[in-house]
Amino acid sequence: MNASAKELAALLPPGFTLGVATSAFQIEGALDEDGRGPSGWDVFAAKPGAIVEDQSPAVSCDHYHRMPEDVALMKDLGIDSYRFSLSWPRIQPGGSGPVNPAGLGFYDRLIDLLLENGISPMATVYHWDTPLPLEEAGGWMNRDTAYRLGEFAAIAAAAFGDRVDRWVTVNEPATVTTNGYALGMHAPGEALMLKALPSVHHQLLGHGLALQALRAANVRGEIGMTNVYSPMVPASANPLDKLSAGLMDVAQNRLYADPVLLGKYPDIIRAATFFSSSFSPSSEDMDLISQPLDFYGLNYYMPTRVASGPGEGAVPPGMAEAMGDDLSGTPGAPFHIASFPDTEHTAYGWPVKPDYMAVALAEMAERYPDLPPVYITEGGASFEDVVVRDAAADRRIIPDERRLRYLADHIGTALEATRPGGAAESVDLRGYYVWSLMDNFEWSAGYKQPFGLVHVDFDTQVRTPKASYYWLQEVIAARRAASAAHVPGAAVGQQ
Ligand code: GBH
Repeated sequence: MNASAKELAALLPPGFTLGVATSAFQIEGALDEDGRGPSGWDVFAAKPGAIVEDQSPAVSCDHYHRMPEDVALMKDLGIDSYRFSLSWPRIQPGGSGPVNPAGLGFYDRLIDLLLENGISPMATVYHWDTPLPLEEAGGWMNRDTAYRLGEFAAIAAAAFGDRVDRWVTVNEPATVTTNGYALGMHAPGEALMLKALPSVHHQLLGHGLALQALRAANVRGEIGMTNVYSPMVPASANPLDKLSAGLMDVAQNRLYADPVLLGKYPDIIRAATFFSSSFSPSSEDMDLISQPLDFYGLNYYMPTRVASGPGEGAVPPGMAEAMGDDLSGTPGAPFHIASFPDTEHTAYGWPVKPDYMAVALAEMAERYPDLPPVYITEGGASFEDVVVRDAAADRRIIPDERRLRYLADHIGTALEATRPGGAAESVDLRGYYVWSLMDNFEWSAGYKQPFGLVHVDFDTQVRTPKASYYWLQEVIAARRAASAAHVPGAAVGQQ
């Protein structure tokens, strides 16, 4: 037994959830099947140059046809919970109006199979695949999309509310606004910069309306929402670097978390938009956005190092290349993302900084005194994998030690930080979901950024568990062995 797997298992508090995460558009394929309608992402991905090497999401992991095989992989892994997303254009192709029974049927079968296998379902209502008619009507720049999302949540609640254990209303509105509406790197490909602010408010309002619909339907599961959180680190003690990091912190973190957890936008946003009548959220909106949550979902991948001035590029050169976007040399940029020195980077160019997992949790605790219980709803790393043939055993081995180490260090750090005496001891951390179960369509990076515990050969659709999968399997087995050893015999059969 791998010693570190055993050590990590010993740190897991009772009831801690270990899970894996995916999203519909990234794994399902079958975009034209059984009545699914197009999404904004279908159209965006078909534009020449939008995706690395113009790769197509049409088939991806073919999960729509191979779902039972993928659930079997989760069962063998032994995880407690699976976080997936409901494809809005599969269930409600027009984004409003009629429901597609075949779309509901797919998630019915998925949820039932998960439950039969003892895997707790966590369903994300919105993970970026806006139905095309809504995108064409302005997408998240249009307030109406928020009401449509509320309606879609009511449909999902009626269909699955009796079986889903945890709901995430909206995933990472920051990435949708920043990449989709401000910079144009994701669907719908708009580069509105600061004028993208309404897309923030409308997504958060969509969260509030979805939450309201789920509560009204009396779903049995817990309800939360998910934001990505990246601690902002000034590149130096220079006041301009500190100011720049503070602005990034507002733009990427506080802009999305403050309204949900404090019921108001950051003061600097209100000050900056004071003269703009297009951004004056009502108190009714803010009440909807800040309704109490059963849990808060946090995606943590990395910290961001920020320096003033245009620098060499708006994003570190490695990251720009990996994403297929050349943002270098943005003229007149007031600040830029700088690399961390002497740091390992993933294939994306993202810095590997497990210590900042603890910083993220500690900052959340400090900023939000009423922070509900937290699930880390995503964490993981893309590294190029090498498939090795083990001729003797006649099998393929994928020795992804760097991914394994990333996960071990980040889960371990999160657990230590939230134990009594830890840097974020007041955070009630309930679980960690690895991004991702399997290699998949990584948005504008296509199939070039593998995050999976399971390797997918996109020519043959053959799935091969990596070393990181077997490591997590060992962690879970070790936890089970330890808890079985602690069950007092006398308690057996007692109520
Ligand atoms: C998540 O996005 C998505 O939920 C998931 O679909 C995706 O596959 C996965 O992660 C892996 O990418 O604060 O300016 O430094 C995470 C995307 C990209 C969001 C980097 C935060 C940092 C922006 N993240 N970004 S900045």
